[in-house]
Amino acid sequence: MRRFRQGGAVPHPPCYVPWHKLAHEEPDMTHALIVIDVQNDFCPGGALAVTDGDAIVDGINALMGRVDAVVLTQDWHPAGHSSFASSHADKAPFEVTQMPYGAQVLWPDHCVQGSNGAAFHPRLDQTSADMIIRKGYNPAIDSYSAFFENDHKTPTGLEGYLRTRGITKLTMVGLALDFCVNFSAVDAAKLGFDVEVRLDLCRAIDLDGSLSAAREAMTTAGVTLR
Ligand code: VGL
Ligand code: ZN
Repeated sequence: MRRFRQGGAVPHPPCYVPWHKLAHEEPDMTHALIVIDVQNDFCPGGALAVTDGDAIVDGINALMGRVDAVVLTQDWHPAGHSSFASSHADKAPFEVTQMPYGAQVLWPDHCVQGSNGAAFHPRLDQTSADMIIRKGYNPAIDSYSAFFENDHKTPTGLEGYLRTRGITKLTMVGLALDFCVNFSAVDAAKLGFDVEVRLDLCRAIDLDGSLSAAREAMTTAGVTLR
């Protein structure tokens, strides 16, 4: 539709809204890049290494200058965390156990607070980060999602941070696609953010079909996989 005809009055849209207000109805999205857990322990040589986990770092850095805000998340467990197989008698890494909040995969010890494994990959551009949010510090609950711990109730505070900055659109990247990226993207979509996951800037663990389940969960939640 042409907005202005030559001569005569400016036509009204079907429901009358002054033209000067229509401009403000254009989607005015403030866009954040959420970089999930690009830490040494999830990269080759780390305690819970994701294949080619380090191959995404340069592409992530390149995206940082193209958004309004950059958030880094950091998996940050106390020693003896309940998500570690070593904290459970007779359990091996990658076995599943029942926690009060539901099923939980047990992991090798990883991302222990203050350790080199918990540090960001040395090439990840930390100087461009507006916000670094840590998760998984509660000894009794794991936290895959950047928004809620694995009880799906305890908030991390990230939602409030994003909303108070007026951020509505999120691009998510990082490690691992089928765990922390997946849970973060699904929660964000449920909270009403416009969410896209850049598959080329993620890598997966792929444990017992977790990757295809994650793709399904994200798609069902309305996340755009790009
Ligand atoms: C993650 C397993 C355990 C992740 C964190 O970042 O995807 N996965 N802790
Ligand atoms: Zn963890």
